[in-house]
Amino acid sequence: MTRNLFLKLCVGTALLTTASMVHAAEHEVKMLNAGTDGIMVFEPGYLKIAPGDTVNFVATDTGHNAVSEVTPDGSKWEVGFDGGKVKFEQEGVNIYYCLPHKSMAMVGVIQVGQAVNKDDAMKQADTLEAGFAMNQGRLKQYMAQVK
Ligand SMILES: [Cu+2]
Repeated sequence: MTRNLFLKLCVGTALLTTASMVHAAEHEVKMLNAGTDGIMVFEPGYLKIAPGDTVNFVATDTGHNAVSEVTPDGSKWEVGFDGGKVKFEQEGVNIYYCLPHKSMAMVGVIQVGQAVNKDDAMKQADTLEAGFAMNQGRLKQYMAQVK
């Protein structure tokens, strides 16, 4: 291999690496009647993504939506019963629920980058947890994965 070709390959690799780093990813959360964490559940219930990534909420089973309860900057987001995509720009912890099944702990956690609002999110998770009639401990388990 000539030195010139070697350099060209190095530059090419570096460009590809940079391109994949800035390329935002899309993740999938299924809205389910039953999953590995029990009934009336988002899957995965805890998800860590990078700022700028998108989450596609898929209405795998009908009758579920997704509504934000906790967001890093206090903004609100919502996905309807047909599912939909949400793009997350703000770093921090999002806690969300399914409106018809909130009391059954149909909740999920999306951590975007660093958990800048972790203390506040933990407090609000405890408040939510106290209101669950079923699936107690599910949200606690998700929040335990927030680092
Ligand atoms: Cu639901």
